[in-house]
Amino acid sequence: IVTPPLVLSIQSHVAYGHVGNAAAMLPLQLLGAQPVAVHTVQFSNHTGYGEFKGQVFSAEHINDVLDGLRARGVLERCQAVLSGYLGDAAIGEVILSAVQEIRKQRPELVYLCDPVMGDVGRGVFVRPGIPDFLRSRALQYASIITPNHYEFELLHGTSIESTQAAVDAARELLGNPRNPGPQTVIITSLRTADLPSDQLSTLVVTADHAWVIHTPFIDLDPLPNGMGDVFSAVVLGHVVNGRPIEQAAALGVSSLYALVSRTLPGKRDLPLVAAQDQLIRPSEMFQALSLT
Ligand code: PXL
Repeated sequence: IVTPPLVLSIQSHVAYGHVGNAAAMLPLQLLGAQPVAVHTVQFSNHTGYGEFKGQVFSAEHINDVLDGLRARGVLERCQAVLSGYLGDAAIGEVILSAVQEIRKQRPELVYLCDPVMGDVGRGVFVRPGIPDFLRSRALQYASIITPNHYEFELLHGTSIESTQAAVDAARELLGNPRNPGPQTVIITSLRTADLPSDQLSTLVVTADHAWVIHTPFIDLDPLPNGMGDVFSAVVLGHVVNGRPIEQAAALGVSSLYALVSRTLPGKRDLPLVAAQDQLIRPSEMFQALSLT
């Protein structure tokens, strides 16, 4: 019996449906990791339904739960941290403190920060202060960030009109010897004029390489929420299993394509349980193509 790698996942929880931790736990578990799930909010359902009940937790509450994990020695055993929907910028600071604390013991800690802010159709759907926190605070501690096209434009502060512009802009956000920052930027749902309009692309950018993964565009209206949350969890699951980042991303894209293509029209949540086999071994594999 091997001990599964612990992944501290700090994001929203919904009672019904699959966003935040309610989207991330199953993929992490199926990929052999053990999520340590701390919830930033508890809502009845995701905010895309229009109406929901529940609360955003306080930064003190999150701190308190982390204290309990610290007392058990769990915090320092985490090999990776995953963050997503923050609820409030103050919760973000608690996450960054935990990342710094774990890194003192484990410099190799992987922190995947999904800068959840919004998307093209809905605009920004998080509290004021969160975009600024992600840009000016979180970026410097992240190992991997996974913005969608819309979130990437918010982070970088420009509008991205071509694949090459996206690669160049992503490299500006990467860490270098003078400025701390992520080693990898993964931009999802990229749609620019140079890409075929019947395709959706995911761009993986590191200092030395860039890859693109194309899938057919699935025209669903409404789109289910939680796609980014499942994608980030699948990618991180493969990364903690030792996969190179472009393979982890290609597996994430392929799993998501399979889940979205199995979503019944009108559904606002992904069929995570029904199509769980696709989280482990997607039936159709889309490859990462090298751009450099
Ligand atoms: O998928 C992002 C997300 C996460 N958490 C909550 C949400 C959403 C998007 O709607 O409502 C609670």
